[in-house]
Amino acid sequence: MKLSAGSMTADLFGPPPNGRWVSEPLAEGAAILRGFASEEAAALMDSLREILTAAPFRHMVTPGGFRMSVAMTNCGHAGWVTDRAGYRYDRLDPTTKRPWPPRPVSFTRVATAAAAATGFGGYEPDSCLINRYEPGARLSLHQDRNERDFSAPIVSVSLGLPAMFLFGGASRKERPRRVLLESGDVVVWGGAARLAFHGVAPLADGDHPLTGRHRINLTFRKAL
Ligand code: MD3
Ligand code: FE
Repeated sequence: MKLSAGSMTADLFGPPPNGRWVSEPLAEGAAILRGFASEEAAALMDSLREILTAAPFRHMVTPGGFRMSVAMTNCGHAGWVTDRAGYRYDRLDPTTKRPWPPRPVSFTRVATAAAAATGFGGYEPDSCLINRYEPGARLSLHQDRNERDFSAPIVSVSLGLPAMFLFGGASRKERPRRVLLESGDVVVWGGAARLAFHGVAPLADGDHPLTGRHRINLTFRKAL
């Protein structure tokens, strides 16, 4: 199905890579695929552990000098980084001065299948930002505008503890909607939603069989 206004007014059931999922329209260009990655979640976490041996999570610093409460790393051809010099994509991990680890096949399969299921065939992201939330960690309202091409969607995969996602509008003034994202949920953000303000409320404490006291979020981007 193509993501255009009115085309996804009811819940839709579709063929997953395996298992079952349900699609909820969220906004023009955005859809939540509830449980789309549930069957793959353990395999994604196994792949993540390998990435972390080469590129561990780290708390980056914003241009304003604040340590981010969300710990981050990346895989793929480019990684999102921030430091006192600004936000950017870098082909090298600033910590190791080496390229980011390659993107695991399990990551690619989920991202391209989710994009295709929402009308974005031929999705070829070159970057995957990996966020780790601990209880209390949050992401304040922002836009993702460091990518070269806004016509490609961002695909996000939630794993582990649930989080309250804040989905705003084109302006910071619009009061964000609150959407709970749970383990296995995949969201495809394209069209007008691609430049919407968004954030994550402070993570509630909990214990998840897959991630313990953490939430992991993978975001696939076409950055270069
Ligand atoms: C809506 N991450 O890394 S993922 C980020 O849960 C980020 O870790 C959040 O925002 C997280 O930049 C949200 C969902 C997401 C990602 C990018 C978007 C939603 C988006 C870009 C535009 C609109
Ligand atoms: Fe974002």
